[in-house]
Amino acid sequence: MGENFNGEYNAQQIQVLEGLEAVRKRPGMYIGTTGPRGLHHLVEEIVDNSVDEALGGHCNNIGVTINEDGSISVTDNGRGMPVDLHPKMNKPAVEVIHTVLHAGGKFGGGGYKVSGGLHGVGASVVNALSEWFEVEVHRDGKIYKQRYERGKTATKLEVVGKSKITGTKSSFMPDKEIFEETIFKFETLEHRLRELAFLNKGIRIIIEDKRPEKEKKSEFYYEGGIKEFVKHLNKNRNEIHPNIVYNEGEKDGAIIEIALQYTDAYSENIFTFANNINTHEGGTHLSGFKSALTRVINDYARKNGFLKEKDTNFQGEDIREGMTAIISVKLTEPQFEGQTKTKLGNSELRGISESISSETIAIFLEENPSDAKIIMDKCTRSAKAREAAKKARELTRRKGALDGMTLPGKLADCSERDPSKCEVFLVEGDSAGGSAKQGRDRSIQAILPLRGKIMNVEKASLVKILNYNEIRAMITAFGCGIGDEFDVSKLRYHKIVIMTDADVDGAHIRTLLLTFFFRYMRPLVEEGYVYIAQPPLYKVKKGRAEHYVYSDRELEKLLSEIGRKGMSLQRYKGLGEMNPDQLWDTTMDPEKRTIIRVTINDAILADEIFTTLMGDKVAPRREFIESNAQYVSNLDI
Ligand code: 0R9
Repeated sequence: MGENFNGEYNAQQIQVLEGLEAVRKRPGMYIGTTGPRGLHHLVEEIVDNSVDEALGGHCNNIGVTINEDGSISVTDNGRGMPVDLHPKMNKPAVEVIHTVLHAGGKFGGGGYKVSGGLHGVGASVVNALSEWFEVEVHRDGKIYKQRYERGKTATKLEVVGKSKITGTKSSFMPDKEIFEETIFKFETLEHRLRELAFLNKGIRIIIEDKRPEKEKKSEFYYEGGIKEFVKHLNKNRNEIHPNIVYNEGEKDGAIIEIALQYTDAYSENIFTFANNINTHEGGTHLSGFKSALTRVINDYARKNGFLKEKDTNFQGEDIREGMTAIISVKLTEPQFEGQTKTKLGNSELRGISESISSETIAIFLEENPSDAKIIMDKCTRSAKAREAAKKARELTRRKGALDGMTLPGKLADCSERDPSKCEVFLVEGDSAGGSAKQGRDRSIQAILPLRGKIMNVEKASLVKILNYNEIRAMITAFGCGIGDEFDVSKLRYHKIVIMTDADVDGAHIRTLLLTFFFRYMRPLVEEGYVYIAQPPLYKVKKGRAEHYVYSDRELEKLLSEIGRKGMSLQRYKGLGEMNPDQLWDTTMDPEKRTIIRVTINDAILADEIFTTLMGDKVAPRREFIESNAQYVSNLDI
């Protein structure tokens, strides 16, 4: 905790809009879910308040602790929450902030409230969803303390000591009556806090786990902000030029930061943020950046002879291939639009982003001619590859393989034509494919057997990918095209179910398929069309009774119930060991099966994992596998 109060706040400025009761009744409306994501969101809400204080220039240290008892404490060295009496409520401001929904400071312009984004409901919601919540404020030379229980005031705000510093400490225990699970995962919090430190240069964020046997600590401080973020994202890729393009600019009260660097990857990875919120759906800041990039690169290429008079301009996709970029804007009145409210709508940002991006990229190219040459050569290669891919696409299209006109021979299609009722099983191997074809409900279930392992698209160009039979078969069966042309509205099955063996090879095939979907058909995953089948691991027979068992824990439980004597245990190594009826009963029957929907909670984390697992750097892959082996329960070695 740090500096002294400089009196910008007064309690009359707090807006009181509505009561808290609704939050406990419908927590999902305020924090999305009561699963792990919602649980971790509580911490984000509190940290966001500290980040707001830092963005106002009043705080540079934030601490997050998972306490021994599993509760959370967040500290900051800001001005300390206001404690003066709220005139209408006749209660201290800090109490109003915690007990009234949507009470918050009016920031009178010039402040960037990060919490104005997704949920933006702050301390009162966290309080309402906590068994207990305690706030400690260091301000005006004193220490103030107050406790709440399940959203209600439990103690009066009291002065409990003297203090030479200023700041706030909020501690809370999530309510077991509300959340499915109240155990925080250090890595989940660590990941978001690292991201916040990248996005807000100069703030030090420390996270500590004090739970017995789990003690851990990480500290994040990035002088270079998103420039270091790009370096971090590229750590498992091969960057092709040494210097990172970076600039920060301000116009009409909006701050925009841009950082980018090219790698030898085939995918483009542009991540955008508005007030620290990941704008997954893009928006005006992204479109301004993209048009500036295309224009400036083409101008430079023409001016410096990389594009001759006869050549056509590079297209946006040629220029963005292999690029890792972060665009981060901070603005006072962000408008979030789109399906998931993660698309920045402020129209003024397009022009601001375009002009600052143009200037940044143009100056970089002029000042770094050797980096510029590498970038130009990369664009030239990408443009050639695009031409080749276009020819390959046309050839495949002529064969009917991209437009769904001629379905692949090995696809056993279903008879239903309404995609929302249809499922396609991607099955490992012809023999399991045969059982699945016989066992399925042919009205709604299609089967596409995949022979062997599909290629690793992380290391291949689109031309190579399009020449690969198994991939062509999927493109045709799904009916949506691929890459930039992908159109999810044409999807022929609203459930794409990956059904592989429960062994290492099966896991590998699953990862290869997910890499392909993530890189070339991302809307499939984003919109929740991809699922993973859960075939049983064991069959236990005792007398006449047969039990299918799906995990080792379930096996232990069953054996303790039925006893080990006189039973036989069969470990299923592959789907092919099951006959059609068994496969239907255990894995495919919509009435009985369990299938897991694949979701992307965090595109940046997903990108990191795919580059680590499927990219060509071996050391980070080994490190990832070693540190994650503890979470693997079904490794067949
Ligand atoms: C540990 C978590 N930290 C916080 O939740 C936190 C909120 C907060 C704060 C102010 C300072 N530090 C804080 N930490 C603050 C804001 C203002 C004036 N003085 C102090 C202001 O915005 O004018 N507040 C967040 C909201 C409010 N204060 C209030 F204004 F609504 F009261």
